[in-house]
Amino acid sequence: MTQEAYREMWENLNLDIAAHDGLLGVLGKFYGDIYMSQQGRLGGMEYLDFVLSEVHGLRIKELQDAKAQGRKIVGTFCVFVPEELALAVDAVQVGLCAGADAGKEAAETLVPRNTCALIKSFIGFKLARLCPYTESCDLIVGETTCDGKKKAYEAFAEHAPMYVMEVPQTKSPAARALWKEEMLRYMARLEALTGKKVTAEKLAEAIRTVNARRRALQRLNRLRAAVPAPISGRDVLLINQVSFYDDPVRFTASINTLCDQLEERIKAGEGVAPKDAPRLMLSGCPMAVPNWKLPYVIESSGAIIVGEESCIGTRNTRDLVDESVRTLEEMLDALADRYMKIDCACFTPNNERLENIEAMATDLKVDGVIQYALMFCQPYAHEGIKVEKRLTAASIPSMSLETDYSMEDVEQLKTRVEAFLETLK
Ligand code: BJ8
Repeated sequence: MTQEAYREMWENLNLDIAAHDGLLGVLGKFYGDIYMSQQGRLGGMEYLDFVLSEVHGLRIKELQDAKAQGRKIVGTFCVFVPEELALAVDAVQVGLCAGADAGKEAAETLVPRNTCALIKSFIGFKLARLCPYTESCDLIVGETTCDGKKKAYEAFAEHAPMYVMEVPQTKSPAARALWKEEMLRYMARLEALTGKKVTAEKLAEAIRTVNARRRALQRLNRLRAAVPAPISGRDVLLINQVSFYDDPVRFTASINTLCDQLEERIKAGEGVAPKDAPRLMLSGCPMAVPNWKLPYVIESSGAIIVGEESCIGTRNTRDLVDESVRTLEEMLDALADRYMKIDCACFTPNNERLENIEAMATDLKVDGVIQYALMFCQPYAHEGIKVEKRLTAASIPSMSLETDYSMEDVEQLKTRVEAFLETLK
């Protein structure tokens, strides 16, 4: 399909065409500098390059085609929203988290200035009419996680078809019961939206589909831990980002093909960085596409990222849904149990996260951990203090960085990362 044909599609979605052209231009240049300049990338990454080059083209066309066939599009911002339920009513789920500065001034008319960049970005993309995913959605599902998101959804609901799930703030039995109720309430909303019933058969199939994607990403995470690292952290971050909007079955097959190539590379003892390159793990806020700033700074300073403790990383792939159960009721319980394992910083207390971070850093044999928080993100900034103490007690060096989506602090970040790497020698 030609750019011209896409243009008609974008016009039909009421995008601001001139601003959208500008965005795609910047994104293309950014991608070229950060991704295409890498040496020794695997052939399997061509699929990811293609998907990203068509991020506002072919994939949006697929969503429009799905809509024409009567399927509904559901947009989400958080890994708490169970994709399995959307798939069970034959809807398509896409992640709407945004990782670029866009429409910031407009966003600041709806939310306070001291709101994190991720929230401002999804609001900005909507108000500036730049996101064909948001404009394709029949339903956008928010969740009561951090205060910033909760309150932003109230304002966002004036501009988009919103539905909000109540995510509990503790892991008590009462919280688990509340979450199960919320899942049932959401399931009824999806059934009303699509006119389709969630059956045991459909839900079992959806659970298998999403688990298969998680397993492929788990396999990728195991392979990337090899020494020397066979794939860059930047590429794995991109893969995780794409997992939120690509077709799940196609994506899983592509990642498994890439993993086959990684196995070959590991067998040959080849890597994308020298054996002795410092191995780092990132921990903290999610990095939504196209937020590649910090990984680029880190890896262009000579280190290699071997793990992301984040929702666009292992928090989203670590736990599977039990596939051994048979009835619809048992499946809903299995889903509730799996989602309640998510160790988001919005929970209190949230000691599992500390345990998971230490275990992950130890398993990956990292030389250090970089904690990443978006400016004005209270939950992750608070937990950062505890994480640092925990890592220090385990003799794992760490540093904390706070940033946003602007490019103004790139040099400053580089200086701090290089200083940290010096301490690891
Ligand atoms: S389960 S991490 S995806 S809520 S950066 S908006 S926390 S102020 S993104 Fe998240 Fe779900 Fe939790 Fe994961 Fe608020 Fe912080 Fe902004 Fe954040």
